[in-house]
Amino acid sequence: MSNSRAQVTGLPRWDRCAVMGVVNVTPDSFSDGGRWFDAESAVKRGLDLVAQGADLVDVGGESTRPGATRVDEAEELRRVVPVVRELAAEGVIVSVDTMRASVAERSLAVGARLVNDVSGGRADPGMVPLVAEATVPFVVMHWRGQSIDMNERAVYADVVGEVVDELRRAIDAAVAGGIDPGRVIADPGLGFAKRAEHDLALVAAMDRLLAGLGGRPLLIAASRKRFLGRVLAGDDPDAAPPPARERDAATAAVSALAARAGAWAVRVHEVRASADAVRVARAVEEAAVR
Ligand code: PMM
Repeated sequence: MSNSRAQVTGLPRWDRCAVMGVVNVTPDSFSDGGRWFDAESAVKRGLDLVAQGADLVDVGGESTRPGATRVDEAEELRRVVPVVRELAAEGVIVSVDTMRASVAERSLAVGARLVNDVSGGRADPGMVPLVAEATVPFVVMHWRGQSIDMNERAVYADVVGEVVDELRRAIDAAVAGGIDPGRVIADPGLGFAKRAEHDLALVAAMDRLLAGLGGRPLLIAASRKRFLGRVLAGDDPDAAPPPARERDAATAAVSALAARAGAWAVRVHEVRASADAVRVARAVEEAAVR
């Protein structure tokens, strides 16, 4: 598995599933909103995540939790750019999590190395041309529309088949727009226009996702999401799920599964457990080929 793990042009070659740590510079993200809202604590958080084993750090300034309304552009720039600049200056590989070409452009100018767009280039027509011109890696996530009403679009007859088809179309559009196919990373978008059973079906089918996407690098972002809360709440439908911050062990379990399935990276809020998980998965892979 390790030898066949897809790599991304323009990024280091990790010999295992990489770990992307998350810093949300937002007051309202479901998982860590408000915790790193000023630039100084966001930078410190990013550096802590690297110390805990993150290979790269994803910086975002807009919450995409279900029902969220959009932040305005000036505010998103204000939140994100100083944090990207400072982390990049410290030598961190920074990814910018944005749907806006302007935010991506300013972030790349101050040292971001890749663009993570949850809309896969569909929210802003300027995004694909910008990323093509910048020749940087681009995360294309499965997306059916803005967060405000995405839960209404969580309707599937065959979630794995539909996510593969829709992701392939978004990737084809990005490549047709000039983005180097070797720089495209695919992401099934867990929790985006998906119910818990859809997310679980996608996690169960990571090998099918990889095959359906032609072995392209796959990013899995399960961290603290609702479907894990549902699993941890147990069989009683009325039981309250544990809060987002109590879902890190469950997140690490998915990280181990993703690494073992051959994912390129996992995107997580709490890095240490997932860094351990991907290293264990790597050791298991090595043991299996002996
Ligand atoms: N999920 C969130 C934000 N950004 N980016 C990618 N590529 N994939 C995701 O699933 C994803 C994302 C949701 O919010 P969070 O930052 O609190 O996890």
